[in-house]
Amino acid sequence: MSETLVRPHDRAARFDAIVVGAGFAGMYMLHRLRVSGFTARVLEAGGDVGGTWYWNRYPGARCDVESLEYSYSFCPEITREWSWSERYAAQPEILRYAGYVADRLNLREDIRFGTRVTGAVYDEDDGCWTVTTEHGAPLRARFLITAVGCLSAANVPDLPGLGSFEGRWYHTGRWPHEGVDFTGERVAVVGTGSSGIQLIPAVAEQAAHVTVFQRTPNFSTPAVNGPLDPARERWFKDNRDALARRARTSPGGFLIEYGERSALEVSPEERLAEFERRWSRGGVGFLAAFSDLLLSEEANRTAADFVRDKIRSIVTDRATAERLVPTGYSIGLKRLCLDTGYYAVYNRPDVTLVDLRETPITEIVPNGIRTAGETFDVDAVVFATGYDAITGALLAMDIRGRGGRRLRDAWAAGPSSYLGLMSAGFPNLFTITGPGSPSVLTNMIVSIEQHVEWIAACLADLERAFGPRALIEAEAGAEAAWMDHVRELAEFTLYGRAESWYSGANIAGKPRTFLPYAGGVGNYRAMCDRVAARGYEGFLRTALPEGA
Ligand code: N01
Repeated sequence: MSETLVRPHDRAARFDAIVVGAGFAGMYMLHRLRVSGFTARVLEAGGDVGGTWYWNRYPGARCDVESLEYSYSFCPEITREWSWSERYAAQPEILRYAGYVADRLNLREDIRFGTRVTGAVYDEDDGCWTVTTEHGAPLRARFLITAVGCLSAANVPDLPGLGSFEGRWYHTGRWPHEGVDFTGERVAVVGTGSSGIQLIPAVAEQAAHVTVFQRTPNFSTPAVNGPLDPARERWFKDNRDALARRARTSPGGFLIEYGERSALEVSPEERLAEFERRWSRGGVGFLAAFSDLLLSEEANRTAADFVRDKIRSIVTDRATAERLVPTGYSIGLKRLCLDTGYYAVYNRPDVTLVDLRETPITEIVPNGIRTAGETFDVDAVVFATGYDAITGALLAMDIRGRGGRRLRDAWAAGPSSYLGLMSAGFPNLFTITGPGSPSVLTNMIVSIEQHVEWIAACLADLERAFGPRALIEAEAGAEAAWMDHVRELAEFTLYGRAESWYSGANIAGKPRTFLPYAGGVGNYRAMCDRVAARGYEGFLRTALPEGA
């Protein structure tokens, strides 16, 4: 057994580190903390590990990154022992994987489940965080590390009359664990992002009728899912380390071909052939067909028009097809969806599309949904309406740093973070995949591993240099410069024009700012490594004075 598989340390009432969340980030963070000899406790609101895969149990939920790549790379035993059944695993299998990793590394012993963190206060006298939860006594730790996920604070629209609805309603991100049987029912689905696009074909298989309420049509390309090719699995496992290195230094953290030519420098025939090749292969590589699809509107239009034509060729009813065709924004500025039979589902007689741009929802009534046009009687409503992304789960906790300053106030005009890792005024608080880091624009596992490994090394270096009373904090100037850089990159790319959860546009009153870092995971990693090599440039590192 490799040295990466270690026994847990003795547990203490006061910890070196508290980690919030036991998804893929929190699990790996716990493991790395133990390997470095730190005592740690993970606090998790759910009943088990898995994070987003614990909550998102809706029909059709599956990962849209290939499972081989959506796996930890740090542990050779885990790579060797685990086998995926499909190219893109469904939610139950991903949750089993999370459980298997937790067993293999004995993680659950240091995780307290059913424990939602409500707040954390930094004590300047002893350099500790006091963490409060919905249940039980507060816990204390020198380091507080959030691993709360970028898409975990569910957004249920505040529709008038929802309380009067006599049927059942659900949000995709809070799906009942016992499952939901829609057999023979009339089901409304509100929302056509990744979750809705995965869910609608699966619910259509069960329900008597599905009515889809679409506000903005989305671009989606086929996943081309299927059983995992054993030869590919063997090749992947045999080359895991080299492939992980390739992913880590790539723009998106995906093992795809990144096209190096402009979409505008090739002939229309060549461009079409390349789009066609990627469309039929499936997966996240479509937008990487050419180097400038997210840099130039003209180049982007070639890809968008290709998908628009595909939608028209799949959906037989002309009016429905036109309603499904996204217009007025560039492909990729809302996250590109991957689907299995999404557009074709509208060829079924038992699936109806309602365009909310023509007839908005006016209210929920006891029997269903009323729009400006008509009332739809339904037995159940599914809200596939997304999340208060990236900052929602962080700001749901009442976090107070130096001088009692609330993170909510510090971020009132939008989040501010150095490298997406730390914020000035909040010492010893790290945010895994926080705002201003590549996170959601990348393969999340790759970004999670990079952050966890960087934080673990940072803590070990800090302790070596400053001892057990060490403090680290982002410098305000470095943080401001980083946020300027994040904004410049968004403006340099088309992302600066995004009207989506990427920029907070889906949540009323949320400050508009492009939240992730758009410079690519490889460049970002190099910058983080450079910062560390230069003695944690841009961070203040010190030790709390003795007797303080
Ligand atoms: O949420 P979304 P999601 N009335 O915000 C509509 C990840 N994910 O849960 O565009 C009517 O994308 C809203 O309309 P509009 C992935 O990163 C990954 O689908 O705001 N409609 C939109 O159509 C993804 O991007 C997987 O006009 C309302 C939809 O609801 C992210 O999670 C699977 C409305 C919300 O789309 C979020 O996806 C699933 C209202 N009041 C999700 N409010 C994987 O496979 C919102 N909408 C890994």
